Amino acid sequence: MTVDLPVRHYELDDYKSDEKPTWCPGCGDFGVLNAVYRAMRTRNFAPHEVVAVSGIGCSSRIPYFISTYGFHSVHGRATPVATGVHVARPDLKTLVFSGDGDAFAIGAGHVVHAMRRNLDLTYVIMDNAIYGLTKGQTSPTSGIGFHTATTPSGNPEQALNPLALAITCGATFVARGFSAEPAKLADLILEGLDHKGFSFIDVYSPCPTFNKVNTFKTYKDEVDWLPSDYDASNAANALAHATSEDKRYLGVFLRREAPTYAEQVHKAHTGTEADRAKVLGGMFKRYS
Ligand SMILES: Cc1ncc(C[n+]2csc(CCOP(=O)(O)OP(=O)(O)O)c2C)c(N)n1
Ligand code: SF4
Ligand SMILES: [Mg+2]
Repeated sequence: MTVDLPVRHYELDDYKSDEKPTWCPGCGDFGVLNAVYRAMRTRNFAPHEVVAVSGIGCSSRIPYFISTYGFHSVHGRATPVATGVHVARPDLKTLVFSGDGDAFAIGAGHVVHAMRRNLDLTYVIMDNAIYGLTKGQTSPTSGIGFHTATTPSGNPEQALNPLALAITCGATFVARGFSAEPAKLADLILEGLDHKGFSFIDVYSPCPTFNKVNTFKTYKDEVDWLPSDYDASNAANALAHATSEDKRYLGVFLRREAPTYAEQVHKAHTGTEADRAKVLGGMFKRYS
């Protein structure tokens, strides 16, 4: 006999842990945290159905403040740890968090492979274009000419474009949000969680303590949401908008269907010879 238990309805407070955020007043990361709470409440996820994995950085403290399972891992290793968690527990929704340094400097070698594998992860980058935790050094998303402790004469390197990286590395859902707009950011995170495959969400999340260039005000003046008739199914279109020199667009740039890593592995092990040849690009006659 099966017993139908009443569905529990979760409130925002159910997703808040007992730890209070330790970020500086005015840090953009508060907006990201609020968006995560909202996204989980909207879908009425039970906290035990979700796991939050992070690397190291101010932003990577976020799992402490969420009442789900959590793993505050090692600098640059959020995606490999999340890969292991997801492979072991595919029934959980795996949310991954990194700062721009964690994701695109020390962690870049891992992130590109997680994306091309199309692992079913939702990756939120809290991008403040600086290393916050270590007190203000340039990061891969810092702009050219940016003055910091490590670049006193101005940053000589051009900034990496996170969206272009994700689109070309095979992420199947690519979006950008802004922590000053947590309701819309919550919608992006929710869509990422619902999406089957690698969801990449770069978030402008200013660091008012160490980055006086990329501030809430400058982003507010520069950002614009993608137009309502924008076609997110086309990768070339997504790349053109992601690299626009006129505007910093927000919204869903790319949304496409592709087999996940788990589906590919399953096919490689159990499919027909033709399936295996397709998965392995015809390199091997047999996979055993
Ligand atoms: C292996 C290793 N190298 C370097 C560090 C020092 N470190 C800690 S956080 C960090 C960068 C943080 O920047 P980011 O990822 O952008 O996060 P934010 O603090 O800005 O949120 C660095 C270099 C470390 N903890 N471990
Ligand atoms: S140093 Fe910057 S990123 Fe870190 S908590 Fe403070 S405002 Fe946020
Ligand atoms: Mg940072």
